Amino acid sequence: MLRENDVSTNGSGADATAADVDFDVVVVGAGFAGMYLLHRLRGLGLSARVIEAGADVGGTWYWNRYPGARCDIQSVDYSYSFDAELDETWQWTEKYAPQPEILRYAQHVADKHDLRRDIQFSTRVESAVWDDNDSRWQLRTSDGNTITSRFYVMATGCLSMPKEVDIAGTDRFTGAVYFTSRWPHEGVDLTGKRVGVIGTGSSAIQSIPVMAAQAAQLTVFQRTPNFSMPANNGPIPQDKLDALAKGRPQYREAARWSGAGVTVDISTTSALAVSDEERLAKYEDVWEHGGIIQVINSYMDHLVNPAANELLCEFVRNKIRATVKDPETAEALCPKTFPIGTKRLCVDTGYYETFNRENVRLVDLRVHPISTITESGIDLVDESLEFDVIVFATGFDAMTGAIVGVDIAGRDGLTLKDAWSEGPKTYLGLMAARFPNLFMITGPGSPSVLSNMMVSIEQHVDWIADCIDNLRSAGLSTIEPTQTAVDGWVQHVNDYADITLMPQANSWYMGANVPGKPRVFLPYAGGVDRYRAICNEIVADDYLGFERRGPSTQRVNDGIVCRVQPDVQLMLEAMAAMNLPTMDSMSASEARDFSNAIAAQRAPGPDVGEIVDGVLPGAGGDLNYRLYRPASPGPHPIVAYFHGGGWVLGSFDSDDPLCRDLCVRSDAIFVSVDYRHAPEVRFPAAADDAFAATQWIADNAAALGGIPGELAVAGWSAGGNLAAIVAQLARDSGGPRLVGQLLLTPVTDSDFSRASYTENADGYVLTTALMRWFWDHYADPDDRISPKAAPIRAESLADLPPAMIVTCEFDPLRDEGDAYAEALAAAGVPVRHLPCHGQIHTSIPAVDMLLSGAPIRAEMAAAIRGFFKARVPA
Ligand code: NA7
Repeated sequence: MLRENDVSTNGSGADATAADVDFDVVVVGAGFAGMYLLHRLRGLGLSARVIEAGADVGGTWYWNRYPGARCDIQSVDYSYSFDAELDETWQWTEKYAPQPEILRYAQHVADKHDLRRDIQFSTRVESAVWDDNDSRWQLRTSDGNTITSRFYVMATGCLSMPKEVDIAGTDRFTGAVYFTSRWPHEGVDLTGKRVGVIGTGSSAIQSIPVMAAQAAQLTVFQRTPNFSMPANNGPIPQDKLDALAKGRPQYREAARWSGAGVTVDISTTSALAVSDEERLAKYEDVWEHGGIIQVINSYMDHLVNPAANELLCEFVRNKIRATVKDPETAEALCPKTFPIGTKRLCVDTGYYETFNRENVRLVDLRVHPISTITESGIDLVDESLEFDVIVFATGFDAMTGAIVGVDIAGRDGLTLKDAWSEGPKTYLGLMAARFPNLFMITGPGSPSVLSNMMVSIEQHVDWIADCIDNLRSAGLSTIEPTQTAVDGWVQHVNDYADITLMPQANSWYMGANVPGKPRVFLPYAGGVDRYRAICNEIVADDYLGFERRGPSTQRVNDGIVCRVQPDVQLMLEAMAAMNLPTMDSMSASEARDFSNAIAAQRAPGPDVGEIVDGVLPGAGGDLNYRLYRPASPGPHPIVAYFHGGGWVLGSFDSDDPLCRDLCVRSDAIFVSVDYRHAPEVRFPAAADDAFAATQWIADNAAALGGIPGELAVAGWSAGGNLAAIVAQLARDSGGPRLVGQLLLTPVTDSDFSRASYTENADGYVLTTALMRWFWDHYADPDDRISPKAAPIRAESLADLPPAMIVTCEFDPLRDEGDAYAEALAAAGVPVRHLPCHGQIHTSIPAVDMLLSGAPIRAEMAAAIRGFFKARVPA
């Protein structure tokens, strides 16, 4: 359906007729990625051929020439850094250069480095098949030739495959049709024309003001309004010039090690932590003087906290309302269905002002959907509109479209399309398992579109060129990632996306704009700096996660590079930087002071309906408790809760955020009990207190606002140990009747020989040494084998209440938690076991601090509801 208006420019490229030739490397695409790669490969003395569908270099800037097209990253940043001379001598005329100037820049680079002689223009690669016998790729091109190469690189760009039009009747229209992504090279004169534009993404937002100035009438068909900020275009800003004057190489190096590939101030303050005046002043400043990266980073939590995000959303909406005179149009232009930044923030010149023009009309497709395109225009469900021209600004099959657009078959004929049928599966966005020697530049799973593309392109090109060079020096001929490495990376990419608001938008980042495309977050949200460090670490670790082969060698370095949850990793790094003392080197009272001081810095947790502190009778005297009541009308079921802290530390204060969180999520009363601590009072005092408290809660359920008989137990760590023991004591003592037990990373045994004690001995907050310290304070060796200390050692586990057991991958207690879940199940107890990948012992209770724990707490709360749902009368 696309009508390409491709004309030949100055592309006097490689001999397009050369048949059956062989190269070290074939590269698809002569955009910025393919051009720099060619330069690097030549520098290594490798033979290389670039195949390019367009008639000249430039990639996206060759094709996307719609009126008003510009980059949305400042041009001094959106440019190559590899050639210092080029960097010093090329002068950008504006802050955001227009497309013709960026294309001229690409052509200048091609001239300067004489690139075109190795680029075959106006040619497509139609299929690529891996030949296992020869260890080479066999490529068929649109000119009917076959080319072979040792390495094959897709430098096809993230936004290069236009999305198929999915509107009924598109072929019927007899007027002129244009796509922003394939705008005619000779330009289009819209003077006096009635123009309809479909789409309000970045391309539309840039082109609409220019088209409106020319057309007789312009109608904008908007399905989803987007957030856009003014380019404030003009000369290169003084702060950029000052930064560059201080030293261009340093400036470039800082960008390479920044989060988005552009050096900006990154706030460490929450948008919710400042006054309205301060926040507004900051927003105005970045709006006026910054760009999209500065706006999103003006506070640290815009992309992770919905409340913080909403503050910025409303600021932008107010800008729209202040600009667009017609209130109804203004409101229709205000995005309200996704958090700001979860679709790429647009940059415009006069977009919103355009809607104040007499000749411009906005059609809100959410209110007036298109029923069909007709011979003469567009029919809405309630109106027929006539046009001379329809412009589709409907976007791209982003990040994967161009890659799977070529028929690529790897080992055993596996096609990339099939391998990616549930979403792209890559290692680092660079390679895929079973596709040896196939590289992607800025592929899915790399920072790519979430970064300054030029920085990401250069990093990928350098990594690939160095890798090929490395293989050559080692006498190896193939490289491919292992399946384990790919699965681990896909998980890590998802883990990062999941701690942001990004997956909440129906964006092309999620593949949501293309009907039928799997919904998977495509780019890597961990940042350019972190990603670069990971890529370097993999090389330093002898290509961790890769299998390399040579004529007589096979080197498999299987493994996963990032296994800990990203937010947990950030916390561990911050803690390591603080060089904190270890608690097992302290006395019990010093350790209590230390852990209280740390607890004082955490987030408070959500509000609950009511909190009541009280006293209840324990086994050896009164115990403090804290009751959390949900805001909903009672009575509620009750959970007797026991805090963590190795029987030595903690109180109802230490687990306060977790109890609030679980109370809100489960709509149950939580009674958090302060049992007696060791070493002052040793085993079995804590267990006896926990049981006595549970009996008292059961007896006083109605007075506490609970439903008599609807009682469960829960606990974290040593508290999980107590909850499990209470469940056994209640069974053996004939009551109270418990409907469930929730055990979060519980201590179930006193046996240090399980693998998790060795694997996670150090580095994940709860260490093996600290566990020994806790046991030494709590119980004598003879007592530790009692089921009242080690519940897994009970004679029978039958007839215990249904359980949910949560275990964490990087926790010394992992294996004994797993073992308890297995043992309960074997005894016929209904068990839901939730092993949490990438989590550590202390991460799930870190409410509002570690976002990756939230879904786990949601599951815990669902289990609590489940305990009661089975029993609460309707
Ligand atoms: P985008 O950002 O994907 O925008 C495409 C627009 O087209 C968007 O507003 C879509 O609405 C709209 N669209 C797509 N299909 C339809 C149909 N069938 N009916 C109505 N509207 C439709 O692509 P761009 O080219 O503007 O920008 C791509 C990137 O290039 C940009 O992010 C920058 O990084 C540079 P929807 O939002 O899907 O409701």
